[in-house]
Amino acid sequence: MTITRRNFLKGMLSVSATAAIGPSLLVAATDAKAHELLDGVWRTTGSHWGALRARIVGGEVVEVVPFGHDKHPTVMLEGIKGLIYNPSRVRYPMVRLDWLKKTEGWNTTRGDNRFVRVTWDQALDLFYNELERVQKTYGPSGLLAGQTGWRQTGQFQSCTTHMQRALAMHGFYVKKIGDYSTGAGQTIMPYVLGSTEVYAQQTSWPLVLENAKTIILWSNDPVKNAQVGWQCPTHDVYGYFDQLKDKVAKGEIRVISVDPVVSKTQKFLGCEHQYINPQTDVPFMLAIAHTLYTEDLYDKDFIKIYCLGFEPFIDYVMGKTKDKVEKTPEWASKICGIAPDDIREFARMLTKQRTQIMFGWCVQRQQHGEQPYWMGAVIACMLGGIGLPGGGISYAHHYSGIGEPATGAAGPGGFPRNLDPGMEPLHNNNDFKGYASTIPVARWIEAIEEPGKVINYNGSKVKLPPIKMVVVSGNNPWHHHQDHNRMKKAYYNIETAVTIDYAWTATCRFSDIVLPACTQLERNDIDLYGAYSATGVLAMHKLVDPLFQSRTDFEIFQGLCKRFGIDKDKEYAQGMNDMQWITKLYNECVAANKGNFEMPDFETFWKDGYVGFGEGSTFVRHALFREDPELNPLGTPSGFIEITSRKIGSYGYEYCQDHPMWFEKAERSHGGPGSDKFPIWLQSCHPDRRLHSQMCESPALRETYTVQGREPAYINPDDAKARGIKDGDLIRVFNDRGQLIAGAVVSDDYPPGVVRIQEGAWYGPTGSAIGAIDTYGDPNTVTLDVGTSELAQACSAYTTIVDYEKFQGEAPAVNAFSGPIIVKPSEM
Ligand SMILES: Nc1nc2c(c(=O)[nH]1)N[C@H]1C(S)=C(S)[C@@H](COP(=O)(O)OP(=O)(O)OC[C@H]3O[C@@H](n4cnc5c(=O)[nH]c(N)nc54)[C@H](O)[C@@H]3O)O[C@H]1N2
Ligand SMILES: Nc1nc2c(c(=O)[nH]1)N[C@H]1C(S)=C(S)[C@@H](COP(=O)(O)OP(=O)(O)OC[C@H]3O[C@@H](n4cnc5c(=O)[nH]c(N)nc54)[C@H](O)[C@@H]3O)O[C@H]1N2
Ligand SMILES: [Mo]
Repeated sequence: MTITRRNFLKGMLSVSATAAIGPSLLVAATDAKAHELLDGVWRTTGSHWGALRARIVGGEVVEVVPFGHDKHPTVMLEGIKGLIYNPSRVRYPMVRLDWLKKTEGWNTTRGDNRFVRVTWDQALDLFYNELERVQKTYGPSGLLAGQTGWRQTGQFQSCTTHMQRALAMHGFYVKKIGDYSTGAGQTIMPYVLGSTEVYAQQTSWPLVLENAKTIILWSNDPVKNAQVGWQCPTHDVYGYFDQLKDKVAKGEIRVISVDPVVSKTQKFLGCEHQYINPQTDVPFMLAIAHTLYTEDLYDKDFIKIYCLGFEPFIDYVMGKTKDKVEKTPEWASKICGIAPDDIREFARMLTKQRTQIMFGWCVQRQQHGEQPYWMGAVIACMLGGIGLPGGGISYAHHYSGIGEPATGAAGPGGFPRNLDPGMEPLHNNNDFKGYASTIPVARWIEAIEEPGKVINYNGSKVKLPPIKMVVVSGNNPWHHHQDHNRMKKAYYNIETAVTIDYAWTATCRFSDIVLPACTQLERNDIDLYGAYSATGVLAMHKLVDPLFQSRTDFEIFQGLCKRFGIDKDKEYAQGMNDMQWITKLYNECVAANKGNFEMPDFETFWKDGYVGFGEGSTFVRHALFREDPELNPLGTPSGFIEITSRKIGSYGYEYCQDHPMWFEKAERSHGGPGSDKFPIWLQSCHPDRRLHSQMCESPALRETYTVQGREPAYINPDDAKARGIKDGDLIRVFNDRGQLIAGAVVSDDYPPGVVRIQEGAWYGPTGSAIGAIDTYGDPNTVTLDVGTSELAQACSAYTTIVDYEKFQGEAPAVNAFSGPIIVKPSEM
C-alpha cells in the first residue's frame, strides 16, 4: 500500500479536528451511534497512551477518538496515526553496507546510515548465521539480548517476549537486571521498606484526598507522567487530580512541589513551589532531620516501635561520626540553595498536620540516587505517618494509574518468554566461563568496552561479559543510554548488531541488520485496562494491515526459529496462530476470574471490544505493618524499617554505606564540581508529548513543540540574555562529551543554571565520527554514564552539566527522521 503525501496530510488534519472537538465525541465502546453516519468501520484498541477507537476507510486509519470510558484522554492520541503513517517507518529488511561488504574499518562506520535492501529470507538467514557464529566462537557470553524497554502494549504480541523466547530456543545469552526507570530505587528500598516500593500499589487517591492535609510532591510531576501507562491506562487518576486541584483552591489540602523547576503539575494544581538546587535533596533532607531532632519534633514512638538503627544515623546528622560535620540548616543551605530558616520552617510544617510525601523517580536517576530515597523514608519515619491513610511516603503515585482503586481481578497472561518444560536450546551451552550471565542494565556499554572488568553490584561481584553481538527489540538504546559518543566507540567492539523495530530510530542507524516490525495498530492483541486498577480487559483490534514489508514480531521470530530445525517454528508458537493465542489468553482469564467476575464468551468480548470489572476498592500502603509489625513484618532483613542497614554496611561500599548520607556528585551545577567550566545542569526529564522516543517520529505531534524543527531546550531568561539568545533561536549545547543542536524556549519556569531537554529526542548525528554534532537534540549525546553506586549500578543521567551558546552559522539539516540512505546494488 502506498500513502501519498496528500492522504497523509489529510489524515493528520482529521486527527487535529477530532482532538479539538474530542470530548463531544466520547462514546461508550459499544455505543457508537454518533459515528454511524460516517464512512468506514470503527475498531477499538489500547496503547500506552490509553484506549482508542479508530475509523478505517479503505484500509486506512482516517480518524482516532478516545475510548468512551476514558474521561481524561491525553493529547498524545494525536500522535497515534503518526506511528503508522510516517517517513521513518522501517519498510524493508535492511543490512548495513560496510558490514555486509566488510569494508576496511567496517566496524567504525556505524551511524553513517548507509544500508542495502535485502529480502526477508536473506535477512533472517544472516541473523541466524550470526547467532550460530557468535554461539560457536564466544559461547553464551557473546550475545546480549536481555535489554527490555517500552515495547508497545498487548499481552500476546509483546515483542521483547518474542525475541527472548526465540533466542532462548537457539542458546543462552546475557540478560539484564533492573531498569533505567528506577534502578537505584528498586535496589535500595527492599533493604529499607522491604519491597521495591516503586512498582507497588500505593494508598488509594480517595483516601489520600480525604485524609492528607499536606502533600509533598518530591521530584514528581504526575500530571505530565500519568498520561502514559505500562499497560493501557484508564486515566481515571486525572479525576483525582481534578479533586486535588479543587481542594488546593479551597485551602483544604496544601501541596508543595519540591523541584528545581516549575512542573506541569504545579501549574495545573496552582500549588506551592519549594525550589531546590539540582541534585541536592539529601542535604536538604538531612537538615530537616536535624531540625526535627534538635527541636524535638519527631515521633519517638514510631521510631521505637517500627524502626531499627536511628541512633547511628542521627549521630551522623549531629556530626559525631563519619565526616564529623553537623548537618545543620546552615550547612545544607550552602549546598541546596534554601535559606536556613526556610529549611527549619519546612521541617516544622511537615509535623503540623498529616503529610503524605510522594516521590517521583527522577531524583534517583542521578549519581548516588539510592540516598534521597532512603533519606525520604527516614523523614517519613520521623514524622510517624507511615501506614496511615494520607500519611507516610510513596514512591509511585505518578505511575501507570497507581492509587486508582483496584478491582483485584486477574488480567490476561501472555506469550511465554522462557522455554516450555522439556524444551532444549539448539546450543545447550550454559557455560559463561565465569562471566556474569546477568548484568545491571545500565552497565552494558561498560561491558562492551571492558570485558572481564569486575564491578560491585548489590552485594555481589559482576564480571562483565565480552559481548560481541547485540539484539534489540522493543527498546531504543541509542536514545535511552547515556553518552552516545562513548557508545559509538564501544560499538567498534561489536561484531553484529540486530534491531527489530517499526521506526528507523538511531538504534537502527547503528545496527547491521534491521528487520521491519509492524506497529501494534497493525496486529490483534489483548490487554489489561488499568495496570494496577485491573479495571477491565480490552480487545486490541488490528486497525490496518502491516505496511510495506513489515511483519508482526511473532511472525518474525517464528521465521527465525524455522532456521533452528524442523518444526521449531511450530514449537515456538505451541502450534497456535495469533487469534488462537488471544482466545486462549482470554479464556484463561475467564477461568481465573470465575466466581468473582462475570465475563462473556470470547466472541462477544471481541465484538464489544471491552469487558469491565466494576468499581475498585481502596487500600492503605503499609497499614498492616502499622497495625502489627510482628505479625505483618516488612520484607527487610529485620522485618522493621531499616534506618541503618547492617546488610548494606557489610558490603563495605564507599557510596552506599550503612545509613543515608550525602555524597558530592561527579559533576553538579550551582557551585558544585565542574560548574566553573560547565555552569548549567541538564535535566533530561520525561517528555510531555511523547513516550520516550515513541511518537517523536509523528510529524503532527512534533510540529506542536519543536523550534525550527529541533527539540526544544527550555532555558532561563537571564541565562539566555547573558548568552545573547532569544526565544526561538537555535542553540548549541555542549560539554566535553558531545554537542547537540536544540531550539531555545525561554521561560521563567526554569531557574538560572538549568536547561531541560526531554529524553527521547531522536539522535541524528551528522555522521559516524566521534563527537559529530547531533542535528535534532537528543540529551543523551552529552549525559554522563556512570553507575549510581556500587549498590545499584543504575542510570545516573541527571548528573550532567553543560553549557550552551547561540548556534553560529548555518545549522546542518535535521537528519533523524528520514530513514536510511539506501545504497542500490549497482552502487555497491
Ligand atoms: N537522559 C535520560 N535518559 C533516559 C531517561 C531519562 O530520564 N533521561 N529515562 C530512562 C527511562 S526511565 C527509560 S524507561 C528508558 C526508555 O527507553 P526505551 O524503552 O528504550 O524507550 P522507547 O523510546 O520507548 O523505545 C521503545 C522502542 O521499541 C520500539 N517498539 C515499540 N513497540 C514495538 C514492537 O511491538 N515491536 C518492535 N519490534 N519494536 C517496538 C519503538 O519503536 C522504540 O524504538 O529511557 C531511559 N533513558
Ligand atoms: N508523558 C510521559 N509520561 C511518562 C513517560 C514519558 O516518556 N512521557 N515515561 C514513563 C516512565 S518510563 C517513567 S520512568 C516515569 C518517570 O517519572 P519521573 O522520573 O518521576 O519523571 P520526570 O518527569 O523525569 O521527573 C519528575 C520531576 O523531577 C524533577 N527533578 C529532577 N531532578 C531533580 C532533583 O535533583 N531534585 C528534585 N527535587 N527534583 C528533581 C524534575 O524537574 C521533574 O519535574 O514517567 C513515566 N511517564
Ligand atoms: Mo522508565
